[in-house]
Amino acid sequence: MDSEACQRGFYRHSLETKHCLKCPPNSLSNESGATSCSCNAGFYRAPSEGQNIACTRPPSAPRNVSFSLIGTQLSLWWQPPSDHGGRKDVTYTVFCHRCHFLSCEPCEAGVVFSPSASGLTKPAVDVDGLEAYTNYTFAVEAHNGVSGMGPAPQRTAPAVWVAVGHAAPVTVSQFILTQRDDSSLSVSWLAPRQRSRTSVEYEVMFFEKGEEARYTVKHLLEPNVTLTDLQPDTAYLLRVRSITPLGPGPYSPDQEFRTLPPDTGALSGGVIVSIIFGVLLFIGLLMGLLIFRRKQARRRQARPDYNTSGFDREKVWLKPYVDLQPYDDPSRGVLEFTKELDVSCVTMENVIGEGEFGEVYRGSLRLPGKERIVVAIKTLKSTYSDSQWWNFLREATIMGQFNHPNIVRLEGVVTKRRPMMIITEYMENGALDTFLRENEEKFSPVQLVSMLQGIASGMTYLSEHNYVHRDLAARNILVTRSLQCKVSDFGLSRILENDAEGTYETKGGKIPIRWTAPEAIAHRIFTSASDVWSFGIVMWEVLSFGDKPYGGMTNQE
Ligand code: 30K
Repeated sequence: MDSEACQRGFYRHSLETKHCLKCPPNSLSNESGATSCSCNAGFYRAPSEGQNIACTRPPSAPRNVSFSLIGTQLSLWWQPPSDHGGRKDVTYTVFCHRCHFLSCEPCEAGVVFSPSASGLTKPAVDVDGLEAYTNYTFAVEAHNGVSGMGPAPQRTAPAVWVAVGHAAPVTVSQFILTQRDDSSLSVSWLAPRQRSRTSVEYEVMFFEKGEEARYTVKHLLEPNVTLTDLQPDTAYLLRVRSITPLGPGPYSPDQEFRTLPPDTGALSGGVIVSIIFGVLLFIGLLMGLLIFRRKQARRRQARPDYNTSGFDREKVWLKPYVDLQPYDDPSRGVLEFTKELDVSCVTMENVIGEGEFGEVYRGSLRLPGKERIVVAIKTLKSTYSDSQWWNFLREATIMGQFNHPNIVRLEGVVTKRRPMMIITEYMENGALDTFLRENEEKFSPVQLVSMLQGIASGMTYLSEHNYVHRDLAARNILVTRSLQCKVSDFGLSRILENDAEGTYETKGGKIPIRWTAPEAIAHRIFTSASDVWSFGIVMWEVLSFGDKPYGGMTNQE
């Protein structure tokens, strides 16, 4: 076979190949008679790529990393690199560091990226599990099939600095048994780094090992606890979570501690005398206390007082609501506080409005053995994103834990079929803002104030359960036939999306500016106090029959 040597820039695949082939892009053959073309400097072929494939190079760095932080959820997104290196297989890796002054260390396992921290095909990621009062930086790298063959990939500068304020409940770690005897255990744990000590409290749950159903909960202001009246020589399990103004964080893993065996040594005469003396002293004290309390009770009866005296400085502690965060699989968390309904019990009739994640329908619910009731059905549109799915389940979980006449009641959820549904009570007069606008001047001041009283009552209930609403506004209040007002719209991250009218608008994450307290706008410090500010705006909305707050001004002003 006559096979001429190929010229420069051409190659012959094998000696049997008759024709010379042009070197693929970004490659060159230097000597004549080449059977392959080597890649130009800075260009590579992936191991699986043959000689006929163009040489490519690693991508440049991603551009313009942006973020929004709402509650515990940080969303990061960026623009793809300007140079993909001639390939289509670009993926991204996100690097997270937590920083204290200028020293930074990689984030711990508690920081969760979804869908993941590496191998991302879309230029966005959600980050959860950030600790309060902590600074974080994030950087993004782009990779493709030839990354790793040349110099280290270009990473964006640590573009995003995020200071997580009150937003995220903190996690608790590193338990130390500080003292124990046959009936008590003293345990302390590491207080998370924080700016203000006063805004973190702790909840300890403990029980005898194997007796989880009989647990005790204690509420503490300091990162330590002494458990008393325990059984000797018995193992106890203890779990702790922190509570910030936003609500409780996830529970720590169970910590096991054992009380000492009882002291069985023979009692000496001296010890017996001391015990008798101690018992007599105790009886004396007890009698004194009884007499004192009876006198006090008599005094209280004579002068009834709203504040039960003696207890007025103590906070009434109600069970805080539980968020979805502690659950690895949110759809499992939902089922703890909601009822999964069979779709065959649910009938959807007509659309009554727009929810954050899809349409809201009027419909009916017929549970076996119960009367048919009219309900509202919030649906999750089929094109939902991960964060919409999360927030949808979150709203149901939160709503399912509340039971109050001024909070919209959850009837159940459908999560096993599509579309997913949240089924709640039907409110005949719809949202308060439109209802008032459509009925201008039709209600007396007494009726209006009674609506506000209902809202205040619902909000008091929420704050007693450590829930901060963050989006209290007349549009999120629903009205019954008898003009009773109920608070709705739980699960705050929803306010990021679907905001055509610019109600939720600020730099960074979106906030309902006109309804939000200054410290929440400026520093994202959302507390029950900032909910009270929003209540003030709602008072104004109601008494003006649904006017827009600061109507003549732009959001900027
Ligand atoms: O009956 C209803 N029960 C509900 C339960 C309704 C709405 C929600 N959630 C929405 C609350 C407002 N928020 C605004 C950002 C979106 C989620 C939960 C509910 C409605 C209703 C549906 C969608 C938007 C607002 C309200 C309802 N609309 C009605 C209109 C109505 N009920 C009854 C009559 C009516 O006539 C016009």
